[in-house]
Amino acid sequence: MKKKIAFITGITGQDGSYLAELLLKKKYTVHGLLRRTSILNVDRIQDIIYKYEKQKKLVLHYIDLTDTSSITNLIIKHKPHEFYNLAAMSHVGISFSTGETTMNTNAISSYRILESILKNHKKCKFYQASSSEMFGSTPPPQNEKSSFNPQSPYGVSKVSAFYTTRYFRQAHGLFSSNGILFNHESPRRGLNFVTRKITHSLARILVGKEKKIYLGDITTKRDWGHAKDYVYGIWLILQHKKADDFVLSTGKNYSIKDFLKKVFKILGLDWRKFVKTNTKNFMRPSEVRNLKGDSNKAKKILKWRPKYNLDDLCKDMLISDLKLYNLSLNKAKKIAKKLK
Ligand code: NAP
Ligand code: G4F
Repeated sequence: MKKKIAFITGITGQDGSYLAELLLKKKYTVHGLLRRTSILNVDRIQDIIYKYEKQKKLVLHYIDLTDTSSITNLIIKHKPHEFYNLAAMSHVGISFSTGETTMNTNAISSYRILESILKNHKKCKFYQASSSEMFGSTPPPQNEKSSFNPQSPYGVSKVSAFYTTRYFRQAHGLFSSNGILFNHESPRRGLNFVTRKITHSLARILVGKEKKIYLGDITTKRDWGHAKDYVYGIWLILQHKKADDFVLSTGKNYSIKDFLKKVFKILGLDWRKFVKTNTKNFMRPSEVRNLKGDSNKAKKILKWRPKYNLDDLCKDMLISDLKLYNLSLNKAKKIAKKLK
């Protein structure tokens, strides 16, 4: 059988890097679509570049989500079987001050790509990285039937991309699916998302590079899973016999405070000694207070189930950040005793 070709936008990001690894293991040829940055930003995919780029199993191309022809030309040339649209301005807090770019990058780009697929390569399956942030103030549990009440420019942009994806499916018969993913984290999470900020800053506190962690509102609740589980779900969504929309979540939620407690407890520390909350810079004009997903549809139809729980995730992230500062868990525990 001919090898499958997959396009991934956002390959340099958390999910893009894990998804690329998964697809390469499954013998796909992966085309990673990345934007030009002033410093080469391929840390998360450096290992697979070494392993697969020379054999042309991984091919990288410069594009920008706001530049239609940069993507269209590649679709015409390589005729991908599957297109995973993961690239986005993905930070909710920052979207309040960069609303226009957020809409352009996250909403209009999905339209650009889908229109290009329709005109040039109708057989290509398309995945849109939709988000639980779209539910906004809708009370939990949230599933595919819940209404959207976005509370940020990011949320609004993702609702637009969600309906764009549905529109191309319903009106033009494209195989275009949405994954509505609840928060998922990993050692590869960006440093300015709350979970990674906590595990990374704690490692820096232990080596004396930071004294306190400054956070915003820690009473909000999130349904956190591990990115490795979620990219497998993303792949399953495009392998399903028909295009559809699926929620991926763990079904359990915790506050940011709970996350702090869990992470600090691994080292026997009391988080309250090291954290300042309600810091103005990290407060948002409007908050999504309570996300808890119901992913029964994905469980039933795709047989998808997350393997990691929150304790596994906290440990994985903390151990990885300790390593960045040459600390083993045992060594970190010894230092922590002196900080008590
Ligand atoms: P991430 O780590 O922030 O990665 C975002 C990716 O998008 C990066 O590769 C980034 O490139 C790229 N990008 C941003 N603007 C671009 C542009 N103008 N042109 C080309 N590429 C651009 O995000 P993630 O956590 O992997 O999330 C992947 C997708 O899932 C995003 O669409 C996100 O909104 C969505 N999502 C994430 C979660 C979650 O909890 N992680 C939940 C639901 C939905 P650079 O590396 O150059 O910045
Ligand atoms: O880690 P966060 O920035 O993630 P948020 O806003 O839930 O967005 C993430 O998940 C979405 C899925 O629901 C994705 F679509 C999106 O791309 C992204 O991956 O913030 C989580 C919570 C918020 O309530 C925030 O206000 O933590 C609160 N928080 C408190 N202090 C903080 C901080 N968030 C950040 N980033 N930094 C803080 O200092």
